[in-house]
Amino acid sequence: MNRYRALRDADVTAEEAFFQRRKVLKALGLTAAALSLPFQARADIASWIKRHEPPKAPPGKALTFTQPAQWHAGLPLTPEEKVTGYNNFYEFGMDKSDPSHNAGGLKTDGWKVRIDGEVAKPVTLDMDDILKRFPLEERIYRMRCVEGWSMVVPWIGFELGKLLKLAEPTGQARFVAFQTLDDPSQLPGEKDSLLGGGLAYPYVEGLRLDEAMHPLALMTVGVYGKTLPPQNGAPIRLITPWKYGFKGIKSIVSIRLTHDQPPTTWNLAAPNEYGFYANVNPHVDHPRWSQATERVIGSGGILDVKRQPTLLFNGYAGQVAGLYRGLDLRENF
Ligand SMILES: Nc1nc2c(c(=O)[nH]1)N[C@H]1C(S)=C(S)[C@@H](COP(=O)(O)O)O[C@H]1N2
Ligand SMILES: [Mo]
Repeated sequence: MNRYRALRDADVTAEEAFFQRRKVLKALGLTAAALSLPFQARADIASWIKRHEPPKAPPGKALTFTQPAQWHAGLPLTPEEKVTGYNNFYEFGMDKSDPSHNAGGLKTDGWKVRIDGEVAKPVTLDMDDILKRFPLEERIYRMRCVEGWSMVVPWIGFELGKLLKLAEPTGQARFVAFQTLDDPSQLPGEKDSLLGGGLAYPYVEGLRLDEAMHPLALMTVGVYGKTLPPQNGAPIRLITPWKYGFKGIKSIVSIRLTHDQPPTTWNLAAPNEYGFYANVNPHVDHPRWSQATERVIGSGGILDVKRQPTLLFNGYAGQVAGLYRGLDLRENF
């Protein structure tokens, strides 16, 4: 995403390189040195790779959901293999293909989400509770990453506001703080700063309470008709389609209502580049690149370079602009 990339390329360790099966295979396939190794050495390398190959994710389970017409406005969908194969989930590595290769072993059985802080009724819910309580909808949303690319994704979820109301926020609650699973044994980037880009982990995000209560804010449990694959933030993640993608924190275990504005991971890493609001805005550039246009992730390969203008609030201004009346969007980026 930013300056951390330089660190990675200059200082990569052998083990880190080996973590990525793709890179290993490429090295083996393409270097004459590997081919000239004696048979036994090649067999040893092959078995090493096999032992260190991350497990594959089980196939997603079909979900039951409605398809309200409001969210099916004829946007052309990004192909499923791009939505589930071109990802940012730094806990599994920084390349776009790392999460789909490395996250397959993420254990989601018995997953719980805790909602506490400034609430009258703190509650811990498991995924069965959540799926029983909140009927699911499919919503086709635009998705815009701060890096300058975009997709259109058929998410499945329910309104975050409904989940928060269950816990009954008190009069003191002004913000909502979210946290990703804190478990370096499962999310290797949380302990290995070369893999995880040197961010502070666990990944945290936050919203103002009125943003969190907005009907567009979606607690997301599925994509393309099925439960989320690990690389997209299984079993439950946030989607705020009017904001840059990094607000959409993955694999959430904690939601805390707070009086004070909570810290957010990318803001901690580079406060001049990534703000708390992170509302999509073509008129406020990133310090190192323009945000006026975006690269549309399509079905093609490297030559598929369609660009389109970026829309204020990612096209959702009609619904969310009221949240920011009187706020200087340049100062509060
Ligand atoms: N825990 C966690 N959540 C995260 C990220 C991450 O690295 N870790 N990356 C963010 C960024 S930068 C983007 S663009 C979106 C990508 O979501 P997707 O891979 O489902 O498209 O996830 C966001 N949520
Ligand atoms: Mo992003």
